[in-house]
Amino acid sequence: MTLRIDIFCRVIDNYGDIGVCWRLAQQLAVHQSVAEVRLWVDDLVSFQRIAPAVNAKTPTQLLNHVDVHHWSGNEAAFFPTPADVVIEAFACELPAAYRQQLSGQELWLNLEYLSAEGWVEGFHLQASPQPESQHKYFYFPGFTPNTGGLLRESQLLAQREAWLKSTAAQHTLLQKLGLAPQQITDILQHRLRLVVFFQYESAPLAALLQALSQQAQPSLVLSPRASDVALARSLNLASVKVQQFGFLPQAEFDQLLWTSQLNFVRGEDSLIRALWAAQPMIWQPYPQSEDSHLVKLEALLQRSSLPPLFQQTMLNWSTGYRSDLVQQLSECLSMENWDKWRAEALQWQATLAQQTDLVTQLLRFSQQHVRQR
Ligand code: TRH
Repeated sequence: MTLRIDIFCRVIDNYGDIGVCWRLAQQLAVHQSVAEVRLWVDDLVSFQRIAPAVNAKTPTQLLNHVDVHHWSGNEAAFFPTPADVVIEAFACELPAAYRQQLSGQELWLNLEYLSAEGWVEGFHLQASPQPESQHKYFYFPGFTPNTGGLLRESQLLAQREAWLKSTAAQHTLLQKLGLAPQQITDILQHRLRLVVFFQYESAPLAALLQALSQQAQPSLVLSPRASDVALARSLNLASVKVQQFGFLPQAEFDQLLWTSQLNFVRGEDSLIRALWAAQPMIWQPYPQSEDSHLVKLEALLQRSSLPPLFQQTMLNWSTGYRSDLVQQLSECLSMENWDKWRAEALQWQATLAQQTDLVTQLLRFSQQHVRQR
């Protein structure tokens, strides 16, 4: 049976909520077992930042086979008959007018935030019955076979391979980002290290710039934040430059992560994209109260096979324990460790790619549910 799927997404902050939902919606929409995907999102302006084709003034639009609706917040607004599978992203709470129309037969999934912590396995696919439906379940993405897996488009890794072989494609992207011809040539001929820096404001960029300046190879750091450019100017380091880039559509942001030699990413979605990019990377989790983000970071590191130097550096990057951070970063970047770091990144990608991806798992569960009802 082909499925109809509804996804609801509230943008709480930043771009991760819509980032995940948009990837999910697009992947589901082109799957042979899916007839229709509708995506309700409350913030079209944030959505447009990662998908410029979005018209932020239109209440409904068809984009990449996904029927996109603006979720206006008006609880009495009209909602059509619910689909076979209803995905409530990150406990966003379905609108009352939609809930009232549930027949009780739909599969209702609460898509949760990604975490590498061990407890996730025990909660994935646990039932959460509601007055309107007995068929509500928690769906936890994750890094192990007992979780819901990670988002990975079926052609993603092949596309990355092809991209890395195409100097022309990489050249075009770097040109679009406003890099000078000489910078592009130097990056593509590995005379200039390209670093992507997508981090929260608390990230210790100055330490990174100092560590980069101690290397034989000069570096160009690309950041979407203007204040990062100003900070670099104030440090005035001869061999390191920071340049601002405008937000790219999601697919091009992936390509940038593939081209870059070192990726600094944040939140959950760009973490996964950096893991698929298989380049050395440092992840900064979204800072949370009581340091629960550090628990997430430690859990991720425990699932990796990164040697202690890289693990400790990544921890120090987010803990604020910085006295020897420049030294640690410098060691990671040294000729001796750099190749090790690259090999680890490739190995991590290959290991994770053996897992069944999130969309395949979610659709398998949905089909089983639909057959049984
Ligand atoms: O934007 P984020 O910081 O989102 C975070 C997390 O999702 C976190 O869970 C949430 O609680 C917090 O916000 C409030 O980082 P994340 O998850 O990496 O999402 C960024 C998205 O933006 C991702 O889909 C990639 C996309 N992006 C582009 O498409 N183009 C770009 O140029 C850049 C820089 C990002």
